[in-house]
Formats: sequence, C-alpha cells, structure tokens
Amino acid sequence: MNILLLNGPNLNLLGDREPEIYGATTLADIEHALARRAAEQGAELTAFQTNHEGDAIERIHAARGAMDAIIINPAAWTHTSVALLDALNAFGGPVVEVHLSNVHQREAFRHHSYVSKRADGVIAGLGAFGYAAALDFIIQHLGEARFP
Ligand code: CA2
Repeated sequence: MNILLLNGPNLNLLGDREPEIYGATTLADIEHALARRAAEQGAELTAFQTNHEGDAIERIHAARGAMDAIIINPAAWTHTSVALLDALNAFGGPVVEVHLSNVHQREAFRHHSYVSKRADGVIAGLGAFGYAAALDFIIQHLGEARFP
C-alpha cells in the first residue's frame, strides 16, 4: 500500500514560526514519524511538500495509478484552489484532508474548503496527530470495497 503525504505552501516553516497556532513540531519530524508509522503497518509513505501550486497538481497527476491514497494538507490552497480540487477529482483513491489548526475557529475565509468537496474525510484542530489519525484510518479502511 503506497500513500502520498502532500503538504502545501508555507508548511515547510512548521516549528519555526507561529507555534501557538501550528505547534512546535517540524515538517521533517512529522514526515519521519508518519513514514515510520506507515512502515510499522506494512505501508509505504511518500512525503512531498511544495510552495508551488502547479507542482502539487503534477504530483497528484503522478499519483494516479501509482499511489493508493492521498493525505493532503493543502494549506492556503484549501480556500482558493479549484485547480487542486480538479486534480484530486482525477485521482481514484481515497483522499483525507488534514489541517493542523481548527480552521472553523479561525477567520471566516478559512471556513470554506474546495478540497473538502473531494475529500473522503477531513481532520482539523488535532495538530500533528491529525496526520497519524488520517494514516491509520486509510490503512484500516483501504481494503474495504466501499470507502470508508
Ligand atoms: O491548519 C492548517 O493546517 C492550515 O492548512 C495551515 C495553513 C492555513 O492557510 C490553513 O487555513 C490552515 C497555513 C500554513 C502555514 O504554515 C505556517 C507554518 C509555520 C509558520 C508560518 C506558516
């Protein structure tokens, strides 16, 4: 089972700025912990972060037929990108959307997500644990004929 972890713009700064909102854990810490957690359950995790929307779209295209599921934190593109939604719509497997912060407690513009139109599940406000929850859910439910 191959799972793509895709993180969007500015998430490379995790642990460096705004720890009161996004926590003190770095993205590298999250990626390593998630890869280990996947391996312990017999799955393989590929991590990719980009600040360029076109690169994220290309990575989703490349995941078609190659990856079984996508865990995505689209960051600011969550609220702006129909292009990202269209790319995810062309991916056949399960998609789980993760946000570190509880976007519904924040500014109104963060309350709407284009990606949620496609996501099978959405996790917000659990910090870095949200990625682990998404991973475990995918691994436990991916084999089922219907997802979830
Ligand atoms: O809560 C989340 O995970 C978000 O996807 C994070 C995005 C924000 O635009 C979404 O509304 C919610 C922002 C990511 C920026 O990450 C930073 C990390 C450290 C320092 C500065 C920005």
